[in-house]
Amino acid sequence: MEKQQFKSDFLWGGATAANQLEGAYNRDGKGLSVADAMPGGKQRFPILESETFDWTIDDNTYIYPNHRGIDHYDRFKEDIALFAEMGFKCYRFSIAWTRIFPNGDETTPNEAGLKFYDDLIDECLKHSIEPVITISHYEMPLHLAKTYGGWKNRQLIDFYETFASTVLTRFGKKVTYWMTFNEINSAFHFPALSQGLVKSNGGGDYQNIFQAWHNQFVASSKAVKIAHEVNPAIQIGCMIIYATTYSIDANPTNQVATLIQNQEFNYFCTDVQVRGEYPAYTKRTYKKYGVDEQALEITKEDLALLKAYPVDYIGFSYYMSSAVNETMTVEETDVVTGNLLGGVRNPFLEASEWGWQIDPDGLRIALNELYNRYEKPLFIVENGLGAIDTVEEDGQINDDYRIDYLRRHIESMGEAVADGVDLMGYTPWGCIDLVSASTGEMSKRYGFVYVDLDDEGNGTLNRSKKKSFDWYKKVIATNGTDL
Ligand code: BGP
Repeated sequence: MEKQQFKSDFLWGGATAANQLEGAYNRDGKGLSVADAMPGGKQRFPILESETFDWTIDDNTYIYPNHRGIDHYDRFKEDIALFAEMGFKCYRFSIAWTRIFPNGDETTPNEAGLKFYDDLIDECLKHSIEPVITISHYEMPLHLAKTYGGWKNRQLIDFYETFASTVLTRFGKKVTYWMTFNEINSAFHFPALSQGLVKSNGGGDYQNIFQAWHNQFVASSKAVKIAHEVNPAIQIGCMIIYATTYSIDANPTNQVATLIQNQEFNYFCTDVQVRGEYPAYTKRTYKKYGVDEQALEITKEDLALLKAYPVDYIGFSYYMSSAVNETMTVEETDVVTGNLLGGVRNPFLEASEWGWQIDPDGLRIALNELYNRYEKPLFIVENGLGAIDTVEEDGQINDDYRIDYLRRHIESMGEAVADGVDLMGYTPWGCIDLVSASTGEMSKRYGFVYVDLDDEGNGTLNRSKKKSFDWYKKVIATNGTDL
């Protein structure tokens, strides 16, 4: 590998999301969010995707892991101190919309919620850790999903604007790095988390998904405008899931299918949010998914706003790559699961226990593709290996598999930087164990810090350092040269 120094101000850190670790779901005036209505366990996605799911919380039937998270709400000082010990330069977290606006349609914010984030931010700054804030990470007030029908309703733009303006005004002088929506493109396959859309309120219909996206794009541009007015030094990005996508073979039919999948999944949202306009292939995509363009509510003013306020950088998550196979029958195809995406099995890759295909070279490709397409700074704001960790009798957690995964991905990042890519930073996902987004389980762990809590909610919640803790500390201390 060609040795390449990461920038001297490279943002090494870790990433989390409010609903997956804070807990305290109904404390200090917080309202219910869609994440609070998601039961835990492997049935989480099937339940959310069923025709009948309507966000009703049935406390007698399911465990709701997000209600407790890992109790970060009460233990954030201890957690930030551990991040500081690893030498984090930054910490990516999100703000729970429902702590600030419990129902989402209020006009006056909940001061107790704002105070929590003031304290969290100040704790980071005390340790010289730069906060990186996702304004909305896979949650929204439940009331907005149930009463307004989620993001397909244009009124959401105003509610989000009020929320974004409130937090940007309050924290924008001390927080430089922001993102508007987590993995905005995930709605293509799974609109429940990011758009508040399930089958019972229209999530099965692409007309709604594309309308919801448009509303989110407008809301995102409004946030960019506000951010720069509050503090011109703010850098505010979009955030997508990127899955490097290969054709299974050299058959041109599969190559074309790969091109289309890239457009639809990897690039549609960034094309709009970075370039400020809908891409050339939009009409054809609408047609393919039965979207009636005339029925979409897209105004001239919206389009002017998108053009005037594109994002400053591209944040993205990268866990795995995907392969496309159009020419084989379903029976012949070996389907794999993955980060809300799935695909066919790539014979050259190994997969995690959850079937996510591990592909460090794919990260170098992702970085080059994104950089060459947009020439905007890139920020890898999620990456990591979900795995079951074992606590040895002596209390050690030897997560060499995690170290190996991260090492190979950081090597790839180095290659991409040598290729000329402008890379701002790296925040591996779930730097402290937290609730899984796809399964609601605790046993799928990503952290450098172990949290004693099982899938049934048993455990002391004590924190302990895994082997990867010291390894990552060394990586940061040497700016990525000693892996
Ligand atoms: C991303 C989400 C995160 C996170 C991560 C890992 O898609 O942005 O919220 O959870 O994936 O996924 P999981 O928790 O399902 O393993």
